[in-house]
Amino acid sequence: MAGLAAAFGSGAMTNSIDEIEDTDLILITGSNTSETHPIIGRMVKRAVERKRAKLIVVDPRKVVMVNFAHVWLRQRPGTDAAWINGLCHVIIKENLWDHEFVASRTEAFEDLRRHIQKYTPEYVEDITGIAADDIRKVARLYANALRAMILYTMGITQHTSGTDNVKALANLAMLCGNIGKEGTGVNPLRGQNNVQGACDMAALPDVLPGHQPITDERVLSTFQQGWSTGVRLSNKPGKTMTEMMSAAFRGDLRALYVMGENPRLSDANAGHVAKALQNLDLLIVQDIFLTETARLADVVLPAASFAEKDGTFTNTDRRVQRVRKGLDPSGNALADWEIICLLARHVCEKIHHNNAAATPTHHPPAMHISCGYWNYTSPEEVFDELAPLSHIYAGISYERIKKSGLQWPCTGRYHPGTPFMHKDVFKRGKGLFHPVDYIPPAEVPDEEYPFYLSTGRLRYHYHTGTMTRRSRGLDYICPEERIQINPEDGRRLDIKDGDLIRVTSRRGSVTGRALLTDRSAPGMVFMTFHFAEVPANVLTNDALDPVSKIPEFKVSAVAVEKVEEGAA
Ligand SMILES: Nc1nc2c(c(=O)[nH]1)N[C@H]1C(S)=C(S)[C@@H](COP(=O)(O)OP(=O)(O)OC[C@H]3O[C@@H](n4cnc5c(=O)[nH]c(N)nc54)[C@H](O)[C@@H]3O)O[C@H]1N2
Ligand SMILES: Nc1nc2c(c(=O)[nH]1)N[C@H]1C(S)=C(S)[C@@H](COP(=O)(O)OP(=O)(O)OC[C@H]3O[C@@H](n4cnc5c(=O)[nH]c(N)nc54)[C@H](O)[C@@H]3O)O[C@H]1N2
Ligand SMILES: [Mo]
Repeated sequence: MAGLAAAFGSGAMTNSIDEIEDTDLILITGSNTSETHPIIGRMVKRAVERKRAKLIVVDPRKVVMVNFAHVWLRQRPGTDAAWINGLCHVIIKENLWDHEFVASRTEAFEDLRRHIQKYTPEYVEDITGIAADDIRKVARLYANALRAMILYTMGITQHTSGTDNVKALANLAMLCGNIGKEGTGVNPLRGQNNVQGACDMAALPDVLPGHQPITDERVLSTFQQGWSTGVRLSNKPGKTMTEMMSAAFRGDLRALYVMGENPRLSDANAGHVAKALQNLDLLIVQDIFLTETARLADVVLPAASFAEKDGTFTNTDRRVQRVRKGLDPSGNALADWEIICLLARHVCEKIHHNNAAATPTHHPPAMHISCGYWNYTSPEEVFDELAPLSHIYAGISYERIKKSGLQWPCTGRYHPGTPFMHKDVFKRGKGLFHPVDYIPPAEVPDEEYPFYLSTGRLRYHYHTGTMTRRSRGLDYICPEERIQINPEDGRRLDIKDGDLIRVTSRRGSVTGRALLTDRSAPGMVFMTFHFAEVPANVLTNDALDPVSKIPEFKVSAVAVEKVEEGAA
């Protein structure tokens, strides 16, 4: 996300989902599209089967989409910058790049050309395990396609080199003029429902709504006036979630308010996370269910689910859509915005009360807040206040999205929305090539921990399972974790399908049943983080990407052994 932000100015799909069915080539990497974005996955399959688009999949696991691919490259985990640089190397060497686009729309091409000289297909083969000739083949296919779309997800970003990987993809797209046109682009398929909207509305530590930096005084003063709370906004970037956990662990962070997350299971190095959460003076959890994290909380605030509230969701192609309440919330649950407003009013009144009671020798009141500020009566009122301040939403209103959504940037009342971005210019003017180097993952297999551990998702469950494991149908189809290992490794370690195995990393150990499958390459284990009984994040490495602060969920080193039944 932050990588694309650096390259193009925002962390969203540059193009639209619809365009997948009208392009000439689709390059998917680090996305198990048919399981994690099944609707988009279907569109990719249709593009290949009915519209004759070429499909290239680059993934260390034999995911379903591999069956539809013209070429599948199986790289070693965590080596993406190398093969992407390798493609750029071949494209420049064989003069297949888009001279017109590079000259008119980009900067620093010479830096890239110089930088990728050493990434010959043979050098790349050594690092990635992908045959040199396959690198050449894919480079030619991508460069010669009239229009090519890149789709990527967490296999690219959940690395200590995640930001660099995204920059490398952006270099590749710009080199071939595959940006700013229909059916092209660098497209992160966003994960959670409305994660795009949450980011747009600044649920991030360093921006205000509309991805505007809080360090910009002009931006700050616009919001200060717009929000008329009388409070001076801080211009100091906050901490990311992963940084908060280490601060809590150290004791530098005393209170945490968790809304719609289950970090006790979803954060890397879960043993460390549990200690961090227990170390807090105050933990508040606001969720629709009593999660593993909520069980550690001092206060649990029951929230209404998506079906029980009004509002908007912004999907992965920047489309702002209406959500309408279908049911009344159960019990005492309230919509998240109502809980926040109630809490804010209480805190505000408390501050006034304390200030009034304080003797004159005390410090003067720090704030002159009007508690009435939080008397919103509907999410529409909140939206109408935010939209004009956040520019990219300025032209959107509930009235305009009554029937169907609008894609941001939508900057005025008559603006039709933006299906694809960067048509004539990039946000910063010209697109800047950011040469990057291959940097190995923070932890790679060795004698003691000889396997790669890769973690991710299955079609039938969602993250920590708080929601999907309560569904009887899904639980019937997929009742338990099956740790995926290659049959070759199974034979070597005398592990059969369904056997109990123990997986151990430097951080912890879990026990679960094995599934022998060639989806996992030899020497590689795959686990989900859907099952609290086999918590994969006890094992994962909390080494972070220096820019995005995303942990290296996709690569850690583990040992695998068979466990006798009953001995676990
Ligand atoms: N059913 C279901 N769907 C979901 C979710 C869910 O929990 N369940 N979660 C949603 C969310 S929030 C997200 S973020 C998305 C995630 O969507 P994905 O990123 O598609 O999901 P993952 O299972 O994490 O798969 C990552 C992919 O990267 C590959 N990979 C692993 N290591 C590497 C590597 O080193 N390089 C590359 N290039 N690829 C690698 C994996 O083999 C896999 O194909 O899914 C969303 N959709
Ligand atoms: N090992 C490993 N770990 C990973 C990943 C990986 O690939 N591998 N992927 C990472 C990624 S990409 C993600 S996105 C995270 C996901 O991690 P989390 O977000 O912690 O996981 P979820 O289980 O989706 O938790 C969401 C919670 O929100 C609650 N909820 C749902 N709707 C609402 C609502 O309207 N209001 C409120 N207040 N709560 C609600 C649900 O009940 C649930 O408890 O996991 C990360 N962790
Ligand atoms: Mo995600």
